[in-house]
Amino acid sequence: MQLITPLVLAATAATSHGLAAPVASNPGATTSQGGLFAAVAAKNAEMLAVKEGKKLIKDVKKLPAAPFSMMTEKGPTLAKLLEREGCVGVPEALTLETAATLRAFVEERRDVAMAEVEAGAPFESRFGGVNCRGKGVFGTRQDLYQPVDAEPVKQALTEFFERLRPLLEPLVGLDATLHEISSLVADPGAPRQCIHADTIVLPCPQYPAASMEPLYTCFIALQDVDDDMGHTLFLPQTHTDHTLWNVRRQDQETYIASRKAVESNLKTGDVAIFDSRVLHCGLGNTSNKRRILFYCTVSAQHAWPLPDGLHGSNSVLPADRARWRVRDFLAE
Ligand SMILES: O=C(O)CCC(=O)C(=O)O
Repeated sequence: MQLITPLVLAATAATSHGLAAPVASNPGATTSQGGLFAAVAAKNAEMLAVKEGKKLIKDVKKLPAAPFSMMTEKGPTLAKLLEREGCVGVPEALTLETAATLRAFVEERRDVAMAEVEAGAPFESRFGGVNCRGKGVFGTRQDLYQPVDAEPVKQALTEFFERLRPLLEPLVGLDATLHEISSLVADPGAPRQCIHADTIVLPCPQYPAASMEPLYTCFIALQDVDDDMGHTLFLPQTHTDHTLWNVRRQDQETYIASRKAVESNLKTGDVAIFDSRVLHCGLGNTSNKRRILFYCTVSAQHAWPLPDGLHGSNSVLPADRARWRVRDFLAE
């Protein structure tokens, strides 16, 4: 996810009339960390994230999760809840076997991708930009693209869409495009992220004529996530509120502190589904275990309406970009 962080943006790019163009680069979201400026910006983002955790976010509850049987029997109702809340959990989106096979594949692919980058392949051809990634070329948190042509990835997507169809069909329809197919790997020591949204809210004052159907990102755990491995934290119902794009940092903090917060608590194969506009962040991994999430992002709208880099949900290999619809993974 090449993130656009309104919270950092508005703090650094507000104009005299109070509007920040939501297009500036995000100091917290980097690909490979080149140069002193990027390193300093990354450190500042990490400090901001710690402050958010200590001062602004209190009383974190669990992400509400619908039992699998409710998802199958009442998919349209759950879809409405997700539209309203901006995030929801569903258990058992992948079987344990599929999750284990995919995890082994991601681990292997990561080693290969790192070796290829070290041998000269462009970092951006294998990895996406990620907020608060830690030090070094690869950092401690990576966004590693996953190829659909690899059997474990195709198998996982097939199983996921078959199992979650009762929810996803009313939510985005079977013609929905897969905008992202990737994985998040957070190693021991991965820092907490700044609170961010992956895509901006449209229309907004800067783009009054633009509109986009919601993009839903599905984070699927490939192992049980213990508390110290870092859950994903969400601020529900923040996905339609775009005042944050255009206000001062102090006002952003007041807003964040006023919101309720929930965290994902996923077990192997469980999914957290969220609207890409909802404010969220990955928490720090203080354990000695690697956390891996497989993820995809789907939307009824096939193309982002603004040019060049404004779309934050674009973690996908070029070969798979705009290539897949949800129905491609379903039997009939
Ligand atoms: O690590 C996580 O749980 C969330 C990561 C995330 O939100 C991001 O990189 O955009």
